[in-house]
Amino acid sequence: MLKEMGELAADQHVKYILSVEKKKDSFEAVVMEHLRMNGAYWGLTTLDLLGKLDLVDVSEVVSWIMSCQHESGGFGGNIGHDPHMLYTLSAVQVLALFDKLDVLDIDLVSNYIASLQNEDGSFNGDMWGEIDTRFSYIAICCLSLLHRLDKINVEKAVDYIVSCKNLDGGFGCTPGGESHAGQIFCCVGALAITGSLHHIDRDLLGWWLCERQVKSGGLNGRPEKLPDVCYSWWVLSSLIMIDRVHWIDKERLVKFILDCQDKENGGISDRPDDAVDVFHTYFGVAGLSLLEYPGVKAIDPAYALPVNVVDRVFIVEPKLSV
Ligand code: GRG
Ligand code: ZN
Repeated sequence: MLKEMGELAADQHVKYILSVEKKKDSFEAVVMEHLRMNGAYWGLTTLDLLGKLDLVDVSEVVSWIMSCQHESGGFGGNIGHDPHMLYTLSAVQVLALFDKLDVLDIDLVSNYIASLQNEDGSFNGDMWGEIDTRFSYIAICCLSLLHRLDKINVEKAVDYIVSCKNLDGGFGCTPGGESHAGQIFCCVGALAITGSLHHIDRDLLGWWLCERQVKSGGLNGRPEKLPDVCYSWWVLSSLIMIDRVHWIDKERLVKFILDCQDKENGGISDRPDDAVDVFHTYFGVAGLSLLEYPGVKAIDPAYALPVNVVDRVFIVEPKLSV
């Protein structure tokens, strides 16, 4: 271990998540009023990675999630909000965390997602038509978790993602878009889930990704930018999926993440001494999970869910024979 390496203030982070923004006792109340659907995913996944998901009232969270569903099948960011792919994935992920995917009308949700695929294989985020490889990832991740990938044209979806690959080995949000670690996670994740990683030049992309590590040990999202804890997720998960994670200095990255903690009040910030938020708390803990930090559950780099949750979704329980 590096000299003066701190420790993960896990208990404080749990307390911070449970009391985000307002010092209310009920996590659900916070979720409803402030965090919305993505916040619920970040906060609850962090609690699960820290082994504290049992502190949450499952039925309250599940009924709140279901009241965010629109008649189209998609989910909004909060009750009464318009549906969008971004919130639909978070809703499905949180239900998976609680082993509650069976409350969903799987065909309704998967038809909503499939309806957003375009002729060229790309996906819109919602009815307004923005196209981005983020939505390709979301569609593929969601439909895979729901066992409904057959609802879309996977071959065309993969072709579209490959058309967003750049000469530097990275990926952008649309064809010709600049390589960015966030988009790379989406494209590599979607290719990993569909068994299409052969489209990637692992050495070329691995080189671009490991060059994201800067002096402080932190990672940035593209050349010349500042390091930020959230890239511990976007970059590291991609490196793991292409089997090149040994190309970065893991110990220095652990130190950078730990340096971004508010050890007293809990929470993790984007970089040392900035204000903490739930988004970076999640990505810090998820990054430590990928770095195999002791006491943090393992997270799956493609599905962004704890490994035991992904196993539960995909391992078919043997049926009792009569
Ligand atoms: C399940 C983890 C998970 C994600 C769902 C929404 C989504 C799919 C992926 C988003 C991928 C993405 C584009 C992430 C980047 C987010 C980010 C920190 C953007 C900041 O970009 P700039 O240009 O910041 O403002 P830099 O760091 O480049 O200065
Ligand atoms: Zn960030």
